[in-house]
Amino acid sequence: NNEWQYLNLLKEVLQHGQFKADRTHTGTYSLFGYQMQFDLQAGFPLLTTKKVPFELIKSELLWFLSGDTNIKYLLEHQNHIWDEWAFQRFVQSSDYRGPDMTDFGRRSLEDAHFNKIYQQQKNLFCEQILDDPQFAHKYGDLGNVYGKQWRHWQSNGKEIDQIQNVIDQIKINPDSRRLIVSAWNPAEIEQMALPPCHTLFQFYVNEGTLSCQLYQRSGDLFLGVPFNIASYALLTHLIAQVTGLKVGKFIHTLGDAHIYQNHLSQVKLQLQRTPRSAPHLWLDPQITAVDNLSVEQIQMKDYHPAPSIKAPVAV
Ligand code: UFP
Repeated sequence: NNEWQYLNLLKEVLQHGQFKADRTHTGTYSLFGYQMQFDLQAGFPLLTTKKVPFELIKSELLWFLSGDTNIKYLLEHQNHIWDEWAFQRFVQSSDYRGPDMTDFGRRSLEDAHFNKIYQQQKNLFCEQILDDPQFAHKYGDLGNVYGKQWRHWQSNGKEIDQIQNVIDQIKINPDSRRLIVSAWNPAEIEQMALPPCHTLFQFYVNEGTLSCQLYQRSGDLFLGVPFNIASYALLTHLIAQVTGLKVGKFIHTLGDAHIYQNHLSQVKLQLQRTPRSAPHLWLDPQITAVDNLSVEQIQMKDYHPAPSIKAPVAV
């Protein structure tokens, strides 16, 4: 079962991770350099030892693949994983006239009263993004995030569509060793609120199968990485389908692999659970391109996970 790849990494970090301070002042146990290999023929690597919300992973990936960088699409799909980044830009602007939101990420975790006010303001913000196109245009757009770098990389006034290029190359030149998409754009890192965690990925074609390797510079093993595994497994399935290949492996290489100090009890609980049989992905056979996909064209089948495990997000 593929899931042991992930559970073994959790165990490894619990046993051998070094305590390390971090940007969020939470504190982590961390190790540098680790690789997991998921055989995508053996079932879809969506964790079963806790429930992982595949719907959010799916709509986020379709958002990236469409080249969209405006959270309006996500909100239309009840996906709130990028809200804070857009909200932050709004509350720092002169158009915001509500209660003080300085350092809202940390304060909302520490202060229940503030959290109520914050949630109210954020809900109003999301409603306005959905109802007011001009407002959405001004404050919904996150700028230089994955969708932009994957599909509209800017270089000397020219635009590069890395996803289309890599699909074309897989078809014409499958033995190429240059099947790479990079989200890491050094010229734009300074203007980014969150420099890309999933930094670069490469495809590999062998005997009619497509494999993908991701280099992730930084991985929150409990909260982020289960999403990242499922997202790249789905990406590999989609690219395989549009290039007429079967799926091979997803290889996940991590730089700083860490467990936040305040996730330790959750990790230990998860490690007491035994993996169940892996779910299966259904893709609409009509899919021939990765643009303009709808969420109905992708379905997770036979997913029967253990209950979800809540944990605070480090901000
Ligand atoms: N993180 C992930 N996966 C993601 C993502 C973020 O694990 O897809 F967007 C985590 C890694 C780290 C934090 O704990 O978010 C980013 O902080 P930093 O930029 O300091 O590495």
